[in-house]
Amino acid sequence: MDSIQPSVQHSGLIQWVEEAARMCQPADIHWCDGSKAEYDRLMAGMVESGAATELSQQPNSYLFRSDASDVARVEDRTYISHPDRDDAGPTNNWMDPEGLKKRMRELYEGCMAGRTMYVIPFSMGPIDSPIARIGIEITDSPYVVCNMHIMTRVGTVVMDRLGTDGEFIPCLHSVGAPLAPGQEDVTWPCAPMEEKYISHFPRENLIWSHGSGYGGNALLGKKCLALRIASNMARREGWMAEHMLILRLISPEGRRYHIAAAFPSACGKTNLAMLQPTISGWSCECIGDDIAWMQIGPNGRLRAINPESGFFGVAPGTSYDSNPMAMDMLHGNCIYTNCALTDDGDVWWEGKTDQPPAHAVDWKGGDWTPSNGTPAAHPNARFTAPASQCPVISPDWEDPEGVPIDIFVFGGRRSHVAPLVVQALNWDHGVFLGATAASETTAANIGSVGNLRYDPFAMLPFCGYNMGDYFSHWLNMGDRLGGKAPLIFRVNWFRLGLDGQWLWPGFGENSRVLKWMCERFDDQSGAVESPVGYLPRVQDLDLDGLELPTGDMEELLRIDIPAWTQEVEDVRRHLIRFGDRLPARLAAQLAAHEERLKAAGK
Ligand code: GTP
Ligand code: SPV
Ligand code: MN
Repeated sequence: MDSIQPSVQHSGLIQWVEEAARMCQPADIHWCDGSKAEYDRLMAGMVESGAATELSQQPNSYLFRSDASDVARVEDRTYISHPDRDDAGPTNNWMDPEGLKKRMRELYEGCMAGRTMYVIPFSMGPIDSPIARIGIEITDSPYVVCNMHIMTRVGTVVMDRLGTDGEFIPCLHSVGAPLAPGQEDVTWPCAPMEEKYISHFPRENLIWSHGSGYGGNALLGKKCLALRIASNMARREGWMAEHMLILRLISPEGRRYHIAAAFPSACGKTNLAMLQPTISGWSCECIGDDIAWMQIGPNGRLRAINPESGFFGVAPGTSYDSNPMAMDMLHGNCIYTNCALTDDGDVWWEGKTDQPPAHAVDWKGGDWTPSNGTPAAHPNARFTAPASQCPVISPDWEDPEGVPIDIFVFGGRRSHVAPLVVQALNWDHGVFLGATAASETTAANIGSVGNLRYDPFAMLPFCGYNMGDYFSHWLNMGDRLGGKAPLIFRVNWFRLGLDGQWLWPGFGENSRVLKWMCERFDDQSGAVESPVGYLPRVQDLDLDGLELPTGDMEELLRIDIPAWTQEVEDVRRHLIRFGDRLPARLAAQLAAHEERLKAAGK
């Protein structure tokens, strides 16, 4: 087997690829160049094998159906393997690096038999950005290669940049389904749950993933590199890697505000990132929808880049009503996974249109009609789309220096208690708001849906080290930023009324809340101090043209003191898990929070 192209001159890379090939024993090795020809050839192969369906209603777009067991990230099988268990902390699965590698080597041994091993050089971030990092993913999934083409910058420019000794993050991936000679392949190869491992070795900047072909388990640039490994690098090097969208909001006067917002998976980042403001004269540009890498720039302000180059977005619920910019983006050159296929050769998902199709093929490949009573698309069905196709992508989205962040927003999905918006009293209080953010679980992870859990900074599944140390890192960043630190807010679009309906209309109307934040940034708008932070009064929000039932706005902004007081014990239990890794300044925030609630309850 001729494993190495003569043009590859990087000895560290050659050695790593040869080692992986010896272990995984692929039938063939292909070095990816990131070209359209490569993409087209791989897609054609997958159409021919039956793994992909070409859509007749959208040019150059394909539908994939995953195995029914492989439909989302698997947090239960995700490991943060620091040598010392305490460095992974109480919120991460841990195995010691040697034990985990031994187990995974057994699985990797011969795992690519009968398959091609693809070597994908990719850049997270614009190739010329000082914030960008290079990764090399080895995978036996052509589906992963095509997705990586869209989601990252792949190809020869990356190899040129790497040179003969440049630094790269090795990302090894296999679907874990070797083929015996003559064995016919399935349309979505993967391994059983107990053979799935999504492993991170932060000490070595190394990623090993085995057994799943889906999303964040397999597109290793995204959660594995850009969040779990990058969060470690960021802590060591004094920057930030966050599960945040980045947007630019522009006022009628042309003033620009840059907002980075962290919501847990499937809680509204893509939607907010492509916001169509409903308030007159305001507009929005999208910079990123999932991940922000931020460094303190020369003038002391925090500058953010989107390390990705595409969107891997939740399909269900995406419609011309909820997210028209995403709908306009999905006109071609897209990959769809676990959506339904209509009879005329387009994709459909729940919520795309009010009227479901009379007949479709569902995500499992079976006949579907509305009377089936099951969803036609999987709740975690996704589209993969080039960021450049988003009609409101910012002209500066690839600025190598990034954009200056003015405002941080934390959020979650909470049916009760959490108000529409609250502003942190100061940076430490903002870190407390981030650290104690809770959200109801979604279909983005394999597990139960709708359970309230603490998801600090929306990073629970993505922080690659002890979350207590992560809180300290946030406090340190605030100290370094001083007066140039962004303001911090917490929002909740998902509070329910007595009728079980959402009180807040959400989507484009969220611009009203963002506008208040911008006015707070400019000291142009009022607020009242509550025990949980600064709250807008109803008159502080621009509600022009919004007709809400009487009392709803008051309810959205109501602080239920007994309910908050009752939650204090849960918050304490959540925080004391971090033991001596919990920064004293956060313990002090909890005490102050409790004091304020006591005083308000008197
Ligand atoms: P990941 O890609 O998993 O990190 O998720 P995300 O945070 O980008 O989530 P996304 O924007 O795709 O939102 C997922 C779900 O939340 C969809 O079902 C949306 O319709 C719904 N959603 C988004 N914004 C709002 C909102 O303002 N109000 C309500 N009620 N639902 C929303
Ligand atoms: C998330 O779950 O937060 C996602 C989707 O953005 S995945 O890439 O599958 O992790
Ligand atoms: Mn995400």
